[in-house]
Amino acid sequence: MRLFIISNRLPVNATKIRDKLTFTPSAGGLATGLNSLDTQLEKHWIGWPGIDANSETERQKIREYLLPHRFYPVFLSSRQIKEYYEGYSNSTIWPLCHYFFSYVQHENVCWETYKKVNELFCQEAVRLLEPTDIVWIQDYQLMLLPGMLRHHYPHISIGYFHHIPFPSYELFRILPEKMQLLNGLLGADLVAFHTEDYMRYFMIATQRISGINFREREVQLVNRIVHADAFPMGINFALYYDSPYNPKVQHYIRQLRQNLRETRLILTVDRLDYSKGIIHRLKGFALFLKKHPEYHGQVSLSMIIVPSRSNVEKYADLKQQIDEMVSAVNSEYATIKWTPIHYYYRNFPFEELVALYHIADIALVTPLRDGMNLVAKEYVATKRERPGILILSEMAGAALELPEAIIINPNDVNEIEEAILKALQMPEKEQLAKLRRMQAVISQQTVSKWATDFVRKLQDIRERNEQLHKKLIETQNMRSIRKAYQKAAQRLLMLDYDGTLVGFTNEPQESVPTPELKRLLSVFTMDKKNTVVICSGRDRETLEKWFGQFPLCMAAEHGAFYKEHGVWHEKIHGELWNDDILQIIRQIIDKTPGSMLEIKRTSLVWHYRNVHSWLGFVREQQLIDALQIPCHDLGLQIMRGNKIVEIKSPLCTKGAVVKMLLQNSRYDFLLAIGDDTTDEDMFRAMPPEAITIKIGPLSANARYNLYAQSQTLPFLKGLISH
Ligand code: GDG
Repeated sequence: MRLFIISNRLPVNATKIRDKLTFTPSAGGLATGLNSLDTQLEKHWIGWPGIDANSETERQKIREYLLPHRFYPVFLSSRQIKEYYEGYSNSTIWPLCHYFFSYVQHENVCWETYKKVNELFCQEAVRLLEPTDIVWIQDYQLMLLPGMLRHHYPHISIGYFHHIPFPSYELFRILPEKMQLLNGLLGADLVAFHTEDYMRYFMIATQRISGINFREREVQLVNRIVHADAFPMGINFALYYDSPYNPKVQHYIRQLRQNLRETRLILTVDRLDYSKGIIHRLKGFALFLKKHPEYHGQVSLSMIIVPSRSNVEKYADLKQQIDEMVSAVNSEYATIKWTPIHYYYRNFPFEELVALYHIADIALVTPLRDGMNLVAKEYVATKRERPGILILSEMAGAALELPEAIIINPNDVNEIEEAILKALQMPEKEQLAKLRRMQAVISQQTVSKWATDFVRKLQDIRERNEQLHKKLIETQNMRSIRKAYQKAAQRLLMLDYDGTLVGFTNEPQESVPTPELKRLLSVFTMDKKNTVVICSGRDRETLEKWFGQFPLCMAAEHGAFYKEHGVWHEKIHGELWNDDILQIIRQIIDKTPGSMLEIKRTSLVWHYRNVHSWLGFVREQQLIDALQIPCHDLGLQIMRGNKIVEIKSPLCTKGAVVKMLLQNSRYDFLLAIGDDTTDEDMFRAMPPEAITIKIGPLSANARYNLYAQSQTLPFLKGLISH
């Protein structure tokens, strides 16, 4: 089995120095994590190689270098990088997902290129993929790709991981392309995030924008399950924990100790990004220096900023702001012997970075928003038997796993100042105890576990989707069902009505039987071997009006009334509900425009098909909560159906109808077909050899599945065709 990772960048970076191509591995956590994945999977990687290679010879050279590593480049022009990467990805999606609403830029040309580049990734994937492969797409630059790939491979296993926050619906709805982006993500079988919060925001956005309701973490779309989940990404713990024993690291540690002498060190490490809260942090440190002159000369801030996205306007502005603030603080407080802020705008080698982590007394990690933040975890991991304090923003995904840190609100400059003071005064014993507790967590939740958990979940969903696929009625199993039907001498056909024999309409009274359905029913009922039963929640008057002319049986109101040989029988007498219940439903209707009440003899139904899916979802729960006690007192059952809530007697079920029919007759072909909750009773009551068919989302109780109501009549016709 092969695993294809698809990310914006490959784990190696091509650069050209004096016309010579060189390749440097990127030391990112993702590459490490994926390398430690289960070796049974053959790993392949598709991504941009980091260079605008415009000649075919150069592209060929890059391809040849990458091929033995199973890396496949997607070449992008500088214009595409500008519009797709710097443009739509980093000037539209990134600020939006990090709640920088006023930074969101929107240009149509960038969106067009974003789509185009996602297509280029798709083309490369289609060139390489086989239907049995597993695909794992990484991050917000490729949100359309799952949907595009799904179009080519209806059954391939696709996972997507969103490394940055997913914003609340109120923010996400602003994007003109919100629907396309969500539909893109829904092409995946597994859509995952660092935290439960991001996952929930995604599910709510899907519900409100696309009208697709996740129940728990899952939704079934046409013929497959989509699962949303949270997998907090970790680090390669052993790499950091063991690093202080690395001779190169020890060399840097000695050097740092000499240079620092008695000065205590506060460390910050970030990519240049406005989401990282660098300005607020500098303000917090400046305030600390202002309020605590006793620490002057004793504490320094080392600020490592890794250059990033410098072609994006907001990043260039931020760089200038940082330069100015650092120089203002240093000019105000520096002495001949002491510089308050050491500022580095470059990438540090790994060994030097971990030496800094190991030595630093405090790590100040204060993003305004951060999907996870790995720096916080790396700092904690490197503290092998050495004290240190992590000050961590509550806005970083990592804060959930590291509650022993000093957690602060990064928008509050005073809190940053107070946290620095608190950290400087914290006893060493307390520091070590907190570090140990945090290390216990991050040594378990490693990057390798993150990757393994994700792929395992994806495989699990793949298996369930395969099961689902086996249940779909297609040519193969249709042939055997038809054979069984045609061979049989006495058949029972139990047919649900709404959502099964006819589709849903806005008004329930408009769902009248179509001429095609009537023709088909005449054919089935004329055959003496057939007992045809319309088994519905509809009232008997309606069923009589629509089907009275056919020689068939009818169960109305879920079996409260039953017609056979032309005579109706009452199984339940009188009204079961009372005015209190009616009142509760009416109150909900007043607050829910578009919803309506259906009053039947033995049951009441609240319909909300014409209500916005989100409001319907909220009101449904409110109604069910309000009905609990009165229905319990009357011994009534509250049933959640497809855009309805029904209050009925627990004795009237379609299952009871099936049992009654099976009691006295011997059928050699049994069929039950339905789409809703009440039909599950019918499926359960049937013996295992019966042909039970669920329309729409898969049912554990039915043997087969048809994914849409429009397939029912063709299926029934298929039974009698030769
Ligand atoms: C995105 C999300 C999420 C930094 N400076 C140097 C250096 N680094 C390394 C760190 C760390 C990585 O870069 C930064 O990772 P973060 O997680 O902190 O932040 P983003 O780059 O914004 O990453 C983020 C992440 O994706 C994973 O899902 O956590 O929320 O925004 O590993 O060590 N490495 C070296 N020299 C440096 O100077 N060698």
